[in-house]
Amino acid sequence: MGKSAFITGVTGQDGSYLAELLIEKGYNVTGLVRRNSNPNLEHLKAVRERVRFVHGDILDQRSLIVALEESQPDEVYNFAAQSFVGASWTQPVLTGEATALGVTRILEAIRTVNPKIRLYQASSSEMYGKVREVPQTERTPFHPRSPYGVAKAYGHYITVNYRESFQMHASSGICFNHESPRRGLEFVTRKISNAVARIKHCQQKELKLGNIEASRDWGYAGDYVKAMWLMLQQTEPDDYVIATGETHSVREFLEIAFSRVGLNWQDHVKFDQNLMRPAEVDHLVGDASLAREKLGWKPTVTFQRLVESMVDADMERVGRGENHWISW
Ligand code: GDR
Repeated sequence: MGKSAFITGVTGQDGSYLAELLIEKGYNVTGLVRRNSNPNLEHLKAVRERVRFVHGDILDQRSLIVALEESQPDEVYNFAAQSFVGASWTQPVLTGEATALGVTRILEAIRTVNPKIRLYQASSSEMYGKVREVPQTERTPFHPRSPYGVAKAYGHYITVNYRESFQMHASSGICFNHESPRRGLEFVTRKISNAVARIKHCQQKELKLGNIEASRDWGYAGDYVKAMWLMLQQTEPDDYVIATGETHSVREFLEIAFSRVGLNWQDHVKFDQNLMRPAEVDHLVGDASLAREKLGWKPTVTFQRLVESMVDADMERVGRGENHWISW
């Protein structure tokens, strides 16, 4: 019989790519969805019929225990979080409840139902924040710069702590930014690719952005979920940086994205002070040597190709008459 996996945050970018990967590998996949939300299964359209959905919430301990009892997974992948850094200053307590304590609830549910279940925890390069060294490795100290980064650091350490306290097979992927056409519209990459398509189709004139000098190590989400799966196939649990090793500014993203459709970004982008963050993470670049050596993992999509594929996908979508407008 095939293995079974339980995914929180299954309707999001990473959850949907991972569900596709696991189904291709013959897994039975169960996804956690919130009962009171109107679940958007758009990203799961390729595998919707093959994923079993259970109701529950990362904020509710009992619902997680019941969901694990029902699905009896071999592996749990925890993507559930308040994952938008910008919103973490306006909803700091919710961010802490979901992004930090949510991890403890998952760990407790695993301990209660079956401590042999393996866990993947989605840690984040935002934990490095005001970086202490370049590039960042698994040994680089953390200095988070947002309530989100602080919450992720808690989630990371509680995963390490349960591994050490209870010998659980719990691993963290310290993932640097990873994007795709399924990226949420609030994140800068997708905000740009969506705006480029709308501007080209004369549905929007300008794009407001905050700090375009920030630079990030941007990879392709489809590559990153493979690393997550590989972590749970290892005999020993561990923490791994998942990154491309290259960094690019938002400005570089703009240049490639606008020129893909023959436009000049300077003609359309306006600075908006309200989009500046109270504390910024200026520069991130990861060293994924450990993942390369131990997992045999490497990224396959270049920065240029990533930007172009996001713009192409939005051009096609807006061309079909599907429209997403966001004002933040
Ligand atoms: P980030 O992603 O905070 O790195 O976290 P985001 O795309 O939101 O920001 C990247 C950088 O772009 C700057 N920026 C803007 N960002 C947004 N969203 N909107 C704007 O208008 C804008 N203008 C400039 C930001 O200031 C920032 O420097 C992402 C999330 O997916 C996290 O959940 C994840 O943990 C990390 O990546 C790794």
